[in-house]
Amino acid sequence: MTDVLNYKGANPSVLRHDWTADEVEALFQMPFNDLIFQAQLAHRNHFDPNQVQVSTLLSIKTGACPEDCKYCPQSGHYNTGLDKEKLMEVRKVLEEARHAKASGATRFCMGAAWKNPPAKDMPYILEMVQGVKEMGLETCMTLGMLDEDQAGQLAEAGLDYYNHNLDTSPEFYGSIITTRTYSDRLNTLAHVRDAGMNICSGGIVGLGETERDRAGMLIQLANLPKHPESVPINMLVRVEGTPLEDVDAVDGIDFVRTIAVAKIMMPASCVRLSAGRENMSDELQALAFLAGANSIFLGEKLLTTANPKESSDRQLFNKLGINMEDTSELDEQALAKVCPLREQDNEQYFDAMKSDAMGQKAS
Ligand code: SAM
Ligand code: DTB
Ligand code: SF4
Repeated sequence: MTDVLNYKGANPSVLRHDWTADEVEALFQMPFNDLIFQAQLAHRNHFDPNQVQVSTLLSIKTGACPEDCKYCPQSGHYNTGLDKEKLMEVRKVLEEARHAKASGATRFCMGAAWKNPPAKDMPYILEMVQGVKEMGLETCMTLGMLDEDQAGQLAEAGLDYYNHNLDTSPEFYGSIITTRTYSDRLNTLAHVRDAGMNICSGGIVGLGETERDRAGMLIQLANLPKHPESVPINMLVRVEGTPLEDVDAVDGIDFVRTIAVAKIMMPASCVRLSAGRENMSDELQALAFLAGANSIFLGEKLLTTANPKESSDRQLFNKLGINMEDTSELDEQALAKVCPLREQDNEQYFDAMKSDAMGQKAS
């Protein structure tokens, strides 16, 4: 039997940046129950297991993207019947942010179908960040590649998180995207870090990748100098007109394994159960939360595709006894504690290895 309590790679009190492919493959190969148990230990070491962070997503510039990402309905290379839109007016974006806040979101994520933000649009983008921030919401943007200067401007305007996914392993990347390189992605992540913003970076499961590719992507993320604070794991939404519309559906258990392995490798990061929830059962989502996912997008639309109804998400949270984080009344200092990143081997954090199977702290 696997010695779950002594599994070398899974000590939840240590933040590691030296994961090897063989170690991560071994995690993927663990018996499911052992893997989930390890992921829960890792998760409880850093987070309240019954609390989920809620973000709302808005597409501020839709379609006609010059990149050729094979999964994406917004790529101008494919005909997905999407109406292209210009950059949304600042006023409208702020209106949407107000609704998101009223629905209980604590973070507002704005996405644009760009290779990189055009200089002429930067002033409006910065106004959006400032306006959303003033409402007391955390701010997140995903605008494609950033140079050093743009990252600095966004940070100065008050952008809390920048979302930029690695999407898959370096080896598989070229089969999915040819208009930019893996190094381009890593360079943007470095600019975001250097500018002092939080990183939101993860990927997609279901592109036709192997388990080794899933491991490879997680290794790239976990072996960054600092773990991304937020790690979105998307299940591919197969959109008609994209080259991946007919790819095989992902097995739910394999998807949950990816979440669990991400949590074990990056225990102090928020792992987001991201795109694809519309096609997931309550039971599959419950397993994803059990595996350590503690963040979702709330609202009926992601960027261009459907997300579950708010009311069904609330029902699911009720069934599971999950609370949405409410940061609306918190000051800056308290807000920083909501999704804390804890440093390596810090004595003050309780060691889940010494706790019993129910995750109670050992006395
Ligand atoms: N253009 C920017 C970029 O690529 O960084 C920002 C927007 S892009 C839509 C953000 C992320 O959405 C992608 O990196 C990808 O992980 C995810 N995504 C796009 N289409 C998806 C799909 N059909 N299913 C699941 N995730 C998808
Ligand atoms: C992420 O990892 N997933 C979100 C967010 N980051 C920007 C986007 C999902 C998009 C799904 C396809 C769509 O709705 O267009
Ligand atoms: Fe463009 Fe982003 Fe879609 Fe790629 S994922 S086509 S960069 S919007």
